[in-house]
Amino acid sequence: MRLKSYFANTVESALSLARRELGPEALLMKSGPAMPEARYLGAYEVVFAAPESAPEAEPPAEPARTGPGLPPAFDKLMHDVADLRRQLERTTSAVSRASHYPAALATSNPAAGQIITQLQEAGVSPAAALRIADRVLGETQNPPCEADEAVAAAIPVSAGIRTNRSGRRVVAMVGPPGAGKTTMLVKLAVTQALGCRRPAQILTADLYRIAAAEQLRSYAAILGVGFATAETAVLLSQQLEEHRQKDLILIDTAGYGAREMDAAPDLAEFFAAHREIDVHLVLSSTTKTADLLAAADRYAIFGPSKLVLTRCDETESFGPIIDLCFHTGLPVSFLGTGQQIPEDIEPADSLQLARRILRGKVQKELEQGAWVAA
Ligand SMILES: Nc1nc2c(ncn2[C@@H]2O[C@H](COP(=O)(O)OP(=O)(O)OP(=O)(O)O)[C@@H](O)[C@H]2O)c(=O)[nH]1
Ligand SMILES: [Mg+2]
Repeated sequence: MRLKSYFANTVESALSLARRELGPEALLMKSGPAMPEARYLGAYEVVFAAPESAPEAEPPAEPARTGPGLPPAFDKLMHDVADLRRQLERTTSAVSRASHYPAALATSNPAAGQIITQLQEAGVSPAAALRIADRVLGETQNPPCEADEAVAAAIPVSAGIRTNRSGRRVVAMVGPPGAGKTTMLVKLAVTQALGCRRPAQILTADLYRIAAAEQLRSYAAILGVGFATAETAVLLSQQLEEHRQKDLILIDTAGYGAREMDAAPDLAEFFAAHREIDVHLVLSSTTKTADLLAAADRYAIFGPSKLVLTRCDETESFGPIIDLCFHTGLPVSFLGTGQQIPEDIEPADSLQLARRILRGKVQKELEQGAWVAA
């Protein structure tokens, strides 16, 4: 017997999917809400046990104990009990295999085993590792692909700032406190504005931290770029209008902590009303997976279209990026690779990231300067 999981947004669709593929003989082992790390595959999971090719041979039924004085109904009862016991044994072994499915796959297929181990060591969740291993084995893709390519395919990238319909680029940085929004914004101001010698404007909606706004004003002055503060969504709209002739507008925002999201809806409405703004969600790659996904959910109200990952210089395990991409469906735009402005910024590259995830030697490479060279 082999176990197979089917995911869908309702139990009924998951069941019909499984029945279509496995036929009516397959045995339903488990159904219910999918584990959090597998939710991107569907809200519900059903696990079926199906014969490998031919149905498994049934062990001979235990001979019914008959004897003088026992009524015929007792024979039947004994048969039923033996049947039930066999069914229970099958279920127990199948359920235990289901909970160790990645490990079971790894044991049965060394190629899958190697990639699953590498991915899990890099911090990728078992569900995401399994999904990638499936691609390497050709289960969800025909023909199968190399491990690097399978991992790269899990990390969509969109390196750059979107040019909107009026030919301008308006970008905003949103994200948790201290994620690196302001630093990334200045790196972008230098690389994108100075590089093209076009008129640019920095706007900040973050007036919680006066010192940070003043620092941003100084950077703008050094770069010869306009600077203005806009404390409210109304003021931001006015500033956007006032600087509509500028080619590049960079908007910095405050970091809202998990308990400060009450203050966020105004800004969220502003972004919803200004679809021309390319909103980048800035997250630190040193954050653990569950917190990354929770932050991504919290910041979804701003409608980000890209992910920026900072502190890539401070981690050796890039695996959580894969879970983040699966979870949000968003591409990665830029990577922050250190504190230096403007040097420590990289446009995201799927294959490079995939190789670093699989090699798991990011820190050593960085120390040797390979990050820039690769
Ligand atoms: N090592 C490293 N440090 C970084 C990186 N990006 C930002 N930092 C540092 O992280 C700290 C916080 O960066 P900020 O840019 O102020 O973060 P922020 O998201 O604007 O913070 P708030 O405005 O307070 O929400 C600063 O000390 C930065 O130098 C990075 O890629 N690598
Ligand atoms: Mg800031």
